[in-house]
Amino acid sequence: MSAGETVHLTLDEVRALAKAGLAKTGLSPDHVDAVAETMVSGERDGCASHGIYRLLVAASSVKSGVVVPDAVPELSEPSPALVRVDGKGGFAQLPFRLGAPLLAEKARKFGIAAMGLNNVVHFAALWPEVEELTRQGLVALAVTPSHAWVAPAGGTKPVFGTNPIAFGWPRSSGEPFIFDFATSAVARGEIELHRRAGKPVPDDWGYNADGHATTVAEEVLSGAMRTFGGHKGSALAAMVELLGGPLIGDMTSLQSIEADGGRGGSPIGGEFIIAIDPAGFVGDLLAEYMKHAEVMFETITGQGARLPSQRRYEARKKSLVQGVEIPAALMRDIEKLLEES
Ligand code: NDP
Ligand code: PYC
Repeated sequence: MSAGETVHLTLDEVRALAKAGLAKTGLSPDHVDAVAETMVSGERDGCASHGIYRLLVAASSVKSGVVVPDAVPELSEPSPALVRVDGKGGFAQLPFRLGAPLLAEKARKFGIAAMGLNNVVHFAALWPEVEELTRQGLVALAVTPSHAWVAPAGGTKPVFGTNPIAFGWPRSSGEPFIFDFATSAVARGEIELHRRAGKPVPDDWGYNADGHATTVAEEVLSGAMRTFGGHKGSALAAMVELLGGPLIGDMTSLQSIEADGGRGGSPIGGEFIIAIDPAGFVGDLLAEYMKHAEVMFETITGQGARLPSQRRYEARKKSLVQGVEIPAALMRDIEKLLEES
């Protein structure tokens, strides 16, 4: 089988595979449902590193005992504008589902509200969550630390997670403006996909264990990844650690990898989400100020540049009709997972 061979799937088939694979791991049905949807969203929007490939990652996290498969998340309100969901060691998707409606309600009531998800296992992209809030007319920001895999600018030893930042802005016309990126040079999932495909990585993605730049994916995975944008990405990665860790009473990426104890599971810890009602500051003038935002977007696209998420929305349009292609080798690994007793 050549590395380039693919298998065609409809999105319903992706969903069925994800659900069957997750159920096989022993996850409770409500977790299966919530987790499968993020994998479908990833494939649907052309985000292979966080699509159905994550089934293998999630299954391995459950098998290694990192995830509590039947965790029942618990919702609380530490103060009027704050929501907390204790995930009790389960995957993060169900706690988000539980807390998001109250977060949105509080944002509308107070103008701004924040939610901390605690004690969750996180392997997913953040944009589906931000998009859900943004589609309700809210501005949203989400961050989560991960495992200490990334060296600070100027160093070569891991301290930060790949620490994504996702931001969403609702638009009166067209799809919401959303970006979501790791503060590492690339997401770790991307390096894992290179390793699976036997492909070298660019020499500015990370260091080997001796602190030297390398193009060997395995060496970066066992050495240290780099932040994007030098000291700027490094400072943003530190911000994500602080907001998604100590601020909400949860772990930093250093603590998360220590808690993993070599099991190789997905990151354990917290996620921090802010939701803002854009009418808060400007009230009746909202429509007018939204127009200024639209002028900015049009000035970006008008010169041939694209908006973040544009590629995703285009991929979505196509995959909803045509389905998706996944690597044949990945399909084989998923089938193996489904055949395991
Ligand atoms: P990418 O580099 O693939 O994309 C980053 C963002 O930039 C996207 O919003 C993308 O929009 C946008 N973008 C890319 N190219 C352009 C361009 N030319 N012009 C304008 N916008 C552009 O992201 P990463 O690899 O850093 O991260 C991938 C995913 O991994 C994220 O969804 C993140 O949440 C997830 N992740 C999760 C972690 C976790 O701990 N849970 C840890 C790290 C990452 P578009 O999608 O339309 O291309
Ligand atoms: O791709 O860096 C990553 C990642 C870490 C946790 C989930 N995704």
